[in-house]
Amino acid sequence: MEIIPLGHALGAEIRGVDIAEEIGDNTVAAIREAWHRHHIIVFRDVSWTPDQHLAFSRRFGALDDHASTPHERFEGYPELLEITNRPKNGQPSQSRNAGRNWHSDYSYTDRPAAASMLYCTEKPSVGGDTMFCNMARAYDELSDKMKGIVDDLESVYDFNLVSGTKVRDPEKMAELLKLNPPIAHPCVRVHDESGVKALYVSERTSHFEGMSRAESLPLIEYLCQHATRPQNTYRHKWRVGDLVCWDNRTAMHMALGDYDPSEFRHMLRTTLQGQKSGYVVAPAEY
Ligand SMILES: O=C(O)CCC(=O)C(=O)O
Repeated sequence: MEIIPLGHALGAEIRGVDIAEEIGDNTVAAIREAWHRHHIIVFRDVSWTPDQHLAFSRRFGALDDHASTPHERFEGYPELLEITNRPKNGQPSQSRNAGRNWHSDYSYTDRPAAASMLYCTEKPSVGGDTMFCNMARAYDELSDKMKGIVDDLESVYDFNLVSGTKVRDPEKMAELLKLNPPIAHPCVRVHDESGVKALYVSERTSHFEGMSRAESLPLIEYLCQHATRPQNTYRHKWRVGDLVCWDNRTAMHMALGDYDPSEFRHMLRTTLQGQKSGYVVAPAEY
């Protein structure tokens, strides 16, 4: 197995493993170790079925059945999320603008995703890239004083701030808001496997618990800007057959939408369940 760094801040490509086939425990451990070190790992030229995607993903943990976003499930496979601008059943796809702001998956739920594995089956001729940033490094690079401040905060996540909500149909949006009320999580989390501390705040954070939105916003904006500085990012330019796996505990990501919407983009994602976290709170006053 070969591990080739793709970015200084995060990202590595793994070569020399056929992940469509069953892999042994030693290989799983080596991949996991590289994943912890690089936060984002990429496998190229993967050609597999949905069942093989599920089987590989399960080697790294229990899979989420996407009950928090049921309209984006891939038909017949609740553990696969379909992210596409291809119309579905004659209707515009609900996921066509998914992920268009910086976020960590399922932060608006009581079981934020541990990791996600996104597989590209179709891409536009140019663009459709995804950006990633390193939240462990973002935390490390704060001053001790600022670390002390954020260590004490809880970030509230509000489904209203999820990108793409404006294009969802209003009935589905009402259902999603009911399924996902605002929830507070620690603003700094400790990775349950590697022990690494990482910042947990995003463009989907409405406020810090116990503070108003007006009080919180300057700090939310500062922390997001700090975390997403170009030198702390990796930009993935997709090829059909890429599997990109990100660790939601130490990285954020954003789908850029930098492509011609008349061309199709189609992705399938598994989501590794994270630990239970957080508690439901009142929404921010906007
Ligand atoms: O489509 C992409 O590039 C990323 C989608 C996304 O944000 C997600 O799966 O959480």
